[in-house]
Amino acid sequence: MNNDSSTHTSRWKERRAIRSHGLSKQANAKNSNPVSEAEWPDWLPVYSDEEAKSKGEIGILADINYPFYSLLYKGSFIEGKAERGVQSDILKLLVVGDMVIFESSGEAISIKGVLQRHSKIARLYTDSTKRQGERSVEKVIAANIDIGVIVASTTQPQFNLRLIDRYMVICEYGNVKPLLCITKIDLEKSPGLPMYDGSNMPIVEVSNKTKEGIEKLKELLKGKACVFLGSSGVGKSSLINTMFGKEILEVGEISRKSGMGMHTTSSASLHLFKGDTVLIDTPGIRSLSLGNIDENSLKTYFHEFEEYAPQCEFSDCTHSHEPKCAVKEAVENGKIPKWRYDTYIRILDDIRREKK
Ligand SMILES: Nc1nc2c(ncn2[C@@H]2O[C@H](COP(=O)(O)OP(=O)(O)OP(=O)(O)O)[C@@H](O)[C@H]2O)c(=O)[nH]1
Ligand SMILES: [Mg+2]
Ligand SMILES: [Zn+2]
Repeated sequence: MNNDSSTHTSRWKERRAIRSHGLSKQANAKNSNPVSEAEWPDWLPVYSDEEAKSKGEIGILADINYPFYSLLYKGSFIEGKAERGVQSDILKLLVVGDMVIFESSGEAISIKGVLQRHSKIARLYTDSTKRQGERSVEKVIAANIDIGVIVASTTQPQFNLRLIDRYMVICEYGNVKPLLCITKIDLEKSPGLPMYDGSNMPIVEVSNKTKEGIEKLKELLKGKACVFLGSSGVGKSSLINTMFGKEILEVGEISRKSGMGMHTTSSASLHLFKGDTVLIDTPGIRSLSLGNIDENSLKTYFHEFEEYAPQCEFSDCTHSHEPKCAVKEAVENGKIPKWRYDTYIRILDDIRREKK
């Protein structure tokens, strides 16, 4: 046990080395589809915050490289290995950020249960093999997050408003507050973002080269559990390195040919910053799978519509071109924020275009 995050990192680097030899990469894939907590099996003990206090020590899952994992416990990182059987079955259901009850005997630790998630970041997609109304499926990436730092670069890779829209939906869905961080302002000026006026989403413009804006970012994230989200190459790992003031995460090149990132980070990892702030790095999502959502599922992620949708003339109203739409009316009357409705329409148009 130690509380030096750089030692934790060097171990993490060792694991990456193992991973790159292929052996554990394969094992890791087995853990690639943790189910939503709605599908957690009966045999997994799940506790409320209150119940958990009397059940044992509580640690936060900091990284998973199946069957290895580490827990953040009282400011230190503890390494664990899930033995075959129940331990391994439990680990496969969990993600970085999950709070677990654990017991230790000698060197070995075992996970006894998990705390209910109060928020999450999940990829959303539609499972067309399921029945209408039950097709929205989620794949959880990280749990118990306060702030989703949506990272977008001004250039290399190209600035992409559509992705920001989608990450905002993901944050909203998982009860996570979004914060927009525009990187690489040393290379190109940040674009104006009037479409998010009224959203209350903080926007920070930074450069990992000149360090401009980094102090402001630190202030906004202080004391919170934060996850960095965004395409490969936008500078998620770089931001964590800049905040720490040293290289704790591997940073990748941008492909000269495509101007895109090279998917340098391959799994989520949690880092403790200044004792009170949790920073979680994630791999750039290849194609943000909101694109795999059908029109009917998309609207279910906009909770503001729920109250009005039953009054639409058509029961399958998509709240776009249909007459007598109660949702559109609510937008006009200021009952649903216009910027949210506009985001919905942009994504809906995208889905329709992708289908063609
Ligand atoms: N000029 C400039 N380059 C940056 C900035 N931030 C990151 N980079 C560069 O962008 C490249 C990609 O950065 P990473 O931090 O690896 O990006 P990532 O988002 O973690 O990418 P994945 O791990 O692949 O998802 C590296 O070459 C960084 O040096 C910035 O603010 N300005
Ligand atoms: Mg990275
Ligand atoms: Zn409608």
